[in-house]
Amino acid sequence: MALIEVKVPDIGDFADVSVIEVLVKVGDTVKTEQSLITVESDKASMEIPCSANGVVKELKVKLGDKVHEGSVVLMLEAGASAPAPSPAKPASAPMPSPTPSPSAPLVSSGSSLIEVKVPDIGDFKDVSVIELLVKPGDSIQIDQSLITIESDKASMEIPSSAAGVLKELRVKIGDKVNIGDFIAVVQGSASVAAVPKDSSQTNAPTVNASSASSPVNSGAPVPSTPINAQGTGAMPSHQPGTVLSASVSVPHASPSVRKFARELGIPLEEVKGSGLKGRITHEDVQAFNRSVMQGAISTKAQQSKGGTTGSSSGAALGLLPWPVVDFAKFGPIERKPMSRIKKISGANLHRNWVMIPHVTNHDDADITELEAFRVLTNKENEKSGVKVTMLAFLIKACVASLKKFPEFNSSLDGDDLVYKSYYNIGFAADTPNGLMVPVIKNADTKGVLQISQEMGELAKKARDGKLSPAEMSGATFTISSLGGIGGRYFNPIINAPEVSILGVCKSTMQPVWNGKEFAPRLMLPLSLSWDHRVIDGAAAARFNAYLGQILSDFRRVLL
Ligand code: CAO
Repeated sequence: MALIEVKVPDIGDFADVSVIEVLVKVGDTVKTEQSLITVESDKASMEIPCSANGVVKELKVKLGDKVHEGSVVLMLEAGASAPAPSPAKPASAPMPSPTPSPSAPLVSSGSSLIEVKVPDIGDFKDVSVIELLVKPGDSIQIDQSLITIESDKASMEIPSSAAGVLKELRVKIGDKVNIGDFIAVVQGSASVAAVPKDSSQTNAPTVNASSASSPVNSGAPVPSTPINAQGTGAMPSHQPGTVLSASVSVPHASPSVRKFARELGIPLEEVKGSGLKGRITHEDVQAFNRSVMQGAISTKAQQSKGGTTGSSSGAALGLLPWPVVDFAKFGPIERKPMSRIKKISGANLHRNWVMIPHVTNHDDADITELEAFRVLTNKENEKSGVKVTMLAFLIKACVASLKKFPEFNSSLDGDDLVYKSYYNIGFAADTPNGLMVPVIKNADTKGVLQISQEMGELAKKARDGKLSPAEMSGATFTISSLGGIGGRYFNPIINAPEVSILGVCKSTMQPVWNGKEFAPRLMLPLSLSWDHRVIDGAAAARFNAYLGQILSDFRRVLL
């Protein structure tokens, strides 16, 4: 079967337009007229249809590529039902160009009032006005877009043929326009209508034989690739049944709105349009962006990486959709928005949980002597106002363990491990607004008393919502202590890009066998979560064992 190149047909004055959507993939069976890709200039977007029936063997373009007339879009294995190559059929009109119509007449010569007309837009007939881009009183330039019009498969902005002040817009949203319709009155000085153009600048229908596709490895006559099957060129007409579902889901938005959304990184398909027939406006994109920035909503991509669970569809992970339940059906409910901190930390926790292969080792450390020393220290330092809690000792003990096992103080960066020679220890703080993680910087250079004092200050700031971003950044390892509250063990979630975290629960007196008898010992439950991409189970067990040794005899910190 013949392998043919499907090329971009005559698209009028468009040169180097961007591919913004690829609507088919290798292996797809496609039909003549079926849209293959969407291309977009700064003023118009259009779908490029297939010139034959067949199976897509190879895609020659990808998102972001620039194409022009004659660019090969894909290689097609022409099917049995594919039309035989026929001599190039003249297209009656090229793809409409946004170039202003040279025929836009002056209302009256000598007057500065200029009537702007819809230029040659190829075979567009009765095309809907979907957006007004200017209003009376606006100063406008030649070529500035005035309105957007849209058919089933393409939208384009109609530019002004005159510069000046817009006196009147003669169309409104929903109106149907055709070539030559007056759309605006401009009071101004310059009009391209007054400037004679050569034929290459006009939008007059042209026949462009060079747009033809040619069968590969064949000197046979080449089939024409008109923009649509009727050979009428211009705007591809809507052929029922030939539109891919992919193109059906393409949101309605003008090229400039699409460009705006792309610049902001906004997924247009998630924006609800408030315009005519659900069309997405500039304002819709802005409002969506604002809501994302404020954390009021998250995009599907954010959700898949760690958005708030309640609103995540789960589809991006190939999971079942999140259950939608009418809770009020079962009893009274109250709905409250989550705090900003909860939303932000939730998204981070979700990402970390999904992206890091966590393993948690549980162990117990004998802190009997350390606790006695802590109580004594607090008694001796009563007047200083600084209270030492077990967490300050843990920070110091962890620094010693991190020094002995440096991979626990590292981060993954691509295929590299970044080992840090500084020891900044984050500690989870429970606040009325949610979880925060202040950081004790350079904990290796500080004593337990200083760490206790800093921890007290940072914890207070966290509760008062006064922590600065600098006070929450740069951690190399984190401790999450629930010791003041209770519990036995838990699985703390690693705080990326760190590779491990220590969870601590409440110490309890336990009967511990000392070789001769069971003796009462104060045992501290430790839960060390580690990133299995970086750390092995044996190293984690050694880390915990070493940490336990230090906590049971703190003099080891000095070694
Ligand atoms: N075992 C037994 N008692 C402990 C203990 C432990 N492991 N850790 C602390 N305690 C005791 C303290 O000694 C103190 O007792 P006294 O009042 O009798 O002296 C009491 O519990 C309260 O301690 P604390 O919690 O105020 O102090 P801290 O230094 O241990 O912790 C801070 C400070 C900010 C970490 C803590 O207040 C906090 O917010 N913890 C919650 C962290 C959290 O939410 N983690 C979960 C993250 S995952 O969602």
